[in-house]
Amino acid sequence: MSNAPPDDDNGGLTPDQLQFFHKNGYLVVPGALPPSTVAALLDETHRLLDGFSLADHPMTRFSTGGEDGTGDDHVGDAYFLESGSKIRFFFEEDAVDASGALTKPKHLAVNKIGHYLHGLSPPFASLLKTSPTSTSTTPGTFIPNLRARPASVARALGFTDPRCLQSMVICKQPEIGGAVPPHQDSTFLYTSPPSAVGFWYALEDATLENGCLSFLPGSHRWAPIEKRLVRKAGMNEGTEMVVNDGPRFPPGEEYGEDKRDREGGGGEYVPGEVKAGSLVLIHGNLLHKSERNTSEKGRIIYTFHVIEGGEGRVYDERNWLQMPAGEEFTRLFD
Ligand SMILES: O=C(O)CCC(=O)C(=O)O
Repeated sequence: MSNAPPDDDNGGLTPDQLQFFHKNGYLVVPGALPPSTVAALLDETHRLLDGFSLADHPMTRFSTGGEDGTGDDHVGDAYFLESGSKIRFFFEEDAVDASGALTKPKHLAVNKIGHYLHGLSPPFASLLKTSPTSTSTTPGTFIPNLRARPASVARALGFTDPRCLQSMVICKQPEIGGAVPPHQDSTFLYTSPPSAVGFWYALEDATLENGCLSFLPGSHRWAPIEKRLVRKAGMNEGTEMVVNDGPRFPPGEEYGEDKRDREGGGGEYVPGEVKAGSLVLIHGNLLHKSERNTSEKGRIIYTFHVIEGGEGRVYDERNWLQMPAGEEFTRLFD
């Protein structure tokens, strides 16, 4: 069966949900994954966390670029730069001591697993490939029962050739879960013009206590993509933030003046506490963040990002995330 939804498929997004997304730049879809799928994805997460080896690990931590996310201290070693086509494990900043040793058991030290789960892990891969009529799990061929099919959601959001370019599990571990500073996803996943949308699934309840997301509603309408994360010259020589000299908003929408330097900074962040199984859609220009997790409860989520692969969008070779020569980003439509 084709994975491309028909033109009239709204993907389970109601007109009200679409309107909310366009107005606010994010949308919570409760119950997008049923409990059986959440359980299967958590099982796979724990299998990966228990199974990876420390023997040949470079002890790469995940650093996010200072208080506003656009500083230069982003992770950028070869282990990270090659992760677009691999499953790799990045530690919480506070899980590694000055001598490079872990301060926690490894399964409680990992901040992030990425960035090719959607290609190499069958349970995560199957989220992208579920046909509209899939309803059950067949032994050996894991098929999640999705209530909001990613391909259909992408169609509803206006994508003509959506491509998944990265996926990650973010663990936000108990006691040491790192904060994610305010940022816009198109800074890290830039197309010209911008097109990224984040699909973020809670696999455990995300609360104020354990570091849920929060959003600056409407900021996708006035916050331009001013910088881009790119590879330094050469393939494996780190990353840097540079001024974005390309388009700073997606085409075809109305945009207001940047409010960040105004009094009030464009408004208040709104917390997004959600139950396990919820999907959160995030516009690539939307300012969003999450706080540290100092609680006893972890907060495991799965997220992937989609860009437009169709006519008129360019994903250039300066972007930090690249597939090996000859391979392309995963299509959501067959
Ligand atoms: O899950 C989080 O805490 C942050 C995720 C996020 O901001 C993103 O994926 O863009």
